[in-house]
Amino acid sequence: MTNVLLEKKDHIAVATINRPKALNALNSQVLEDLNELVEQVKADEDIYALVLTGAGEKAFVAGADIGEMSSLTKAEGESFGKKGNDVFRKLETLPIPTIAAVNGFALGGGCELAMSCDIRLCADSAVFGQPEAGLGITPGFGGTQRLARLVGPGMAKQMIYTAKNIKADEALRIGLVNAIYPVEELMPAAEKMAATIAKNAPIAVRACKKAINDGLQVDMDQAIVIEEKLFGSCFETADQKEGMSAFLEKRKHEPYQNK
Ligand code: DAK
Repeated sequence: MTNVLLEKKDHIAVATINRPKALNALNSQVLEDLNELVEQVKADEDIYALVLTGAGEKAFVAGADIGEMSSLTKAEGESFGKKGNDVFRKLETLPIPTIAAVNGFALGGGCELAMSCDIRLCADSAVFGQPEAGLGITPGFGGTQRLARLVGPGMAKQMIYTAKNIKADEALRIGLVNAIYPVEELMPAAEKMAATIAKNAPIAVRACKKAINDGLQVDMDQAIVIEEKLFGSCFETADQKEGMSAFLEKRKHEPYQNK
């Protein structure tokens, strides 16, 4: 992977989209590398959480590559959209928690990429937006769907119809991001949160993610059954036995084993 750098620290992976000269815009090669990243992280049982950020000081990702998209036919546009959508869905359903550390522009496909992560933290310099309607297209990597689910249909429609960008404080106000940091504190904060997550029982954390994500796709009656099944499955794990024994014995639990 040349367009996505992957670094592992303890049980955390930090991935950096690395095309800073084009503000990390998503061309086909970056999408292929993102796909490879997700495959590698999924296959590595030692990784308990993933942080995703952008290289350089200006951008997380400034969108899909406008140069590559400009001459697409209808069929090619659908195929490019599918390529991105498939990768973003794979990222969204990665079993481990994912944190987008948004270090600058997150526009179009960049905002959509951040929304495919579980948690968004951003720098005070971050800018979010779905500028597609101003370019003559719709958001194509899930923006119409994930933005409406995250911030509600009214605010999503306002952002998408007007194609106006919003700053970090507005993104926080509408619930698009969880927290804002001075830019130099963003990566330490994201890695600290990932490390905090990685200290909890990994199987339980993955079950929590699955319960929330799968439960949101169905009605409440089915959703609580999803939770019950996943809750039950935890009682077959060594980590549940250690966690609860440690509590009852008034001691600190041993590091969890992912078993
Ligand atoms: N694509 C390609 N190159 C980009 C780019 C992008 N999205 N964004 C920036 N760059 C390139 C610039 O062309 C420039 O390259 P050089 O001229 O140096 O070669 C370099 O990055 C630095 O950018 P600027 O010189 O423009 O930097 P500024 O600080 O002046 O401005 C900016 C930063 C982020 C405000 C500006 O670059 C900008 O407005 N960029 C475009 C933002 C944008 O509109 N992004 C949304 C793209 S649309 C679909 C699939 C997907 C999508 C839609 C449909 N289907 C097929 C269904 C998704 C669409 C999008 O994401």
